[in-house]
Amino acid sequence: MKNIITSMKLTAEQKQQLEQLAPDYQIISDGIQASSEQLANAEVLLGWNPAFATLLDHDNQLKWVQTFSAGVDSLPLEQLAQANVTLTNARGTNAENIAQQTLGYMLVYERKLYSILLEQQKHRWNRDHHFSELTGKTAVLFGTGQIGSHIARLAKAFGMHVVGINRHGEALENFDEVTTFEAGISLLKDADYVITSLPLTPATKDYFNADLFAKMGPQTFFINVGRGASVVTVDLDSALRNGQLAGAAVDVTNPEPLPADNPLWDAPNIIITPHDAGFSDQINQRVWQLIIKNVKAYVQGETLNNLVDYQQGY
Ligand code: OXD
Repeated sequence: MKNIITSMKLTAEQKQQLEQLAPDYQIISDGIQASSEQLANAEVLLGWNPAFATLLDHDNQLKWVQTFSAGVDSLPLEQLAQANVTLTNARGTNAENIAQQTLGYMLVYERKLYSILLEQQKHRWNRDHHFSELTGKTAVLFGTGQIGSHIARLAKAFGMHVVGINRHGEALENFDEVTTFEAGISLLKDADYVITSLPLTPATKDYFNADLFAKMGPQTFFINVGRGASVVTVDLDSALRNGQLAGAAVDVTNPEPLPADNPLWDAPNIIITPHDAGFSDQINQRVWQLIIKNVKAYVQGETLNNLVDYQQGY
């Protein structure tokens, strides 16, 4: 019998739901524990784990992998593409919380909440801060996918001017303007915020480097909620230390976890969060809805949601 293997441990109810949707398959939960024979018979993997990669080195039945993350950069994409495995990701399921965390960084920065919390710990009533606000400020967003457009929607609600940068430069809901990478560079010097939610692909690796930081203004606050390796860490550190940037917030770093002795921890005006923007108490529910929708489509031979284009890498 063919298998559907899930990387997560299913509840009895979830297992039953999958069994009803896919009666011709054996559902194997907690796939890290699966035997090599079970893995060899896996036609579908719901959730990717690096341990599954060995399956591709042997005879296998694999036809479809659904990730629980939006990014697919940690998967063996070349091997999967060569084996004609359909790949779908979980884009959209964490866009709301990542966007909220992004706005969180921006509000902490404008409203001086970080300094004030430090004062609070010392029981100090100090109103002597340069308070500012998001209203009327410009955000340039690299990436206009699910995360980018959620950030854009929230930024618009705070009265910001929102520019999106993508490969096509076509108009999109929630953005005041959308432009291409080439044309967008000239906008960076006036940007109050430059925010990237770009996936990691050969084209975005090390994209945010000294040259690009030099094109931003001293008022620019840089935010990375995409992938750490799209930023050259030492270049970000230098740009903060030499005043080329006003500040930065990064949820993702290169390397990850960021070693305790990495200088970036102590760069001026930086907020570092441990790749947790994607976490939320509502995620499991949203990912489960996607799994159900896609398993249903798969057994009925319909097109799956959230297909990944191997050429683009997202
Ligand atoms: C993701 C992430 O890829 O949270 O989903 O980083």
